[in-house]
Amino acid sequence: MSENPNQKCGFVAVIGAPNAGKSTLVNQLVGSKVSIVSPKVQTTRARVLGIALKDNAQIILMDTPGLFSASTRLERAMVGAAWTGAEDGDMVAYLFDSKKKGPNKTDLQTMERLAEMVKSRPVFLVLNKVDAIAKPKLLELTAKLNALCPFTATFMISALTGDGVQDVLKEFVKNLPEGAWHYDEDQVSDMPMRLLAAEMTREQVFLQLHEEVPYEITVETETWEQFDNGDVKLSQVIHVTRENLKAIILGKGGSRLKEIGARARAELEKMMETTVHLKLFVRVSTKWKDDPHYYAEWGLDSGA
Ligand SMILES: Nc1nc2c(ncn2[C@@H]2O[C@H](COP(=O)(O)OP(=O)(O)O)[C@@H](O)[C@H]2O)c(=O)[nH]1
Ligand SMILES: [Mg+2]
Repeated sequence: MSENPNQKCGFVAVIGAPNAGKSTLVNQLVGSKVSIVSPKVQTTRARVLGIALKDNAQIILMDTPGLFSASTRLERAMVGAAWTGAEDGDMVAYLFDSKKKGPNKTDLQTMERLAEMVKSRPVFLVLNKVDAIAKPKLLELTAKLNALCPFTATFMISALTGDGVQDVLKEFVKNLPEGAWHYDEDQVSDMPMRLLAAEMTREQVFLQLHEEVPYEITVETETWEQFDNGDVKLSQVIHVTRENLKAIILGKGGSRLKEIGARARAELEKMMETTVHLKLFVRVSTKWKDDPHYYAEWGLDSGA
C-alpha cells in the first residue's frame, strides 16, 4: 500500500446472468486466472475479488455468482451475494450475453433494479461475446436494453478474445474515486491461496464431469507445504454428497481423478510459477451443503 495522493481505487461489481462471461471478463481484466470458468451455469459460488491495475488506478473487480431465480439454500446465498456485490460497488458492469435472443424474465427484473441503481452510480451495459454475433443484432440489442434501463454507457466486447476490454477498463478508471490503493500492487485476488487452489480443482470437476455431479461436490485444501526450493505440495479433498458419486469422480481405475489432478496441477503451476505436487482424495460428506463452514469459507451467508 502507498500514500501516493494521485492514486485512484474503487470497486466495480460485475453482475449478469449465469454464463454471461463475468468470470472470463474479470480474468481478462486482471490478466491472471482468479475466477474459474466453465460452460456450465453456477460455476462461480462466491464473491471473488480480482484486482486490476491501470496507470495510477487499482480497480477492484467483484465477480459475482449469476443472477437467476433461486430455489435452494445454496442458490439463494449465491444470488444474495451477487446483489450485495452490486450494492457495494462504486459502479456496476452488467454483462449480457449477446448470443441470447433477448432479455428473459430474470433479465427484465434485473434491469428494473438496475434502473434504480443508475440514479446513484454509473451502471454500464457490457454486451459480451461479440466474436460470435453479427453487428446489426448488437445494435438492435443495445437499443432494446437501453429502453429498459438508462445505462450510463454501452460497451461491446469479447471477454474471450479481449476485444474491446481495454475500453471498458479505461471507463472504469475514469469513474473511480480518488484514494489510496487497498491492496499490494502484486496482489491479484483477495481469496486465500488455499481456497484459490481448491477452486482450480473445482474448475476441472466442472469441465470434466457433467449433469448434477459438479453441483454435488466441493473442494477443500487440507494441507499446504512450501519447500525451501520453492516447490509447493498440497493435498485436497473432493467432498461428495453420495457414495456413488465417489466412483464417478474416481473413474475407471482412478483415471478420472488422475486427469482432474493433472489439469488442476498445471493451472496451479501457471498461477504460482513453481513446481506443484497435488494429492487429491475423495470423501463422502453427505451434509456438506448444509454445513455453515463451507459457506463461511466462500464468504456466503448460510442463513440466506
Ligand atoms: N464466444 C465467447 N464465449 C465466451 C466469451 N466470454 C465467455 N465465454 C464463454 O462462456 C462460458 C461462461 O463463461 P463464464 O466466464 O464462466 O461465465 P459467468 O457464469 O458469467 O462467470 C464459458 O464457456 C466461456 O468460455 C466471449 O466473449 N465469447
Ligand atoms: Mg462465473
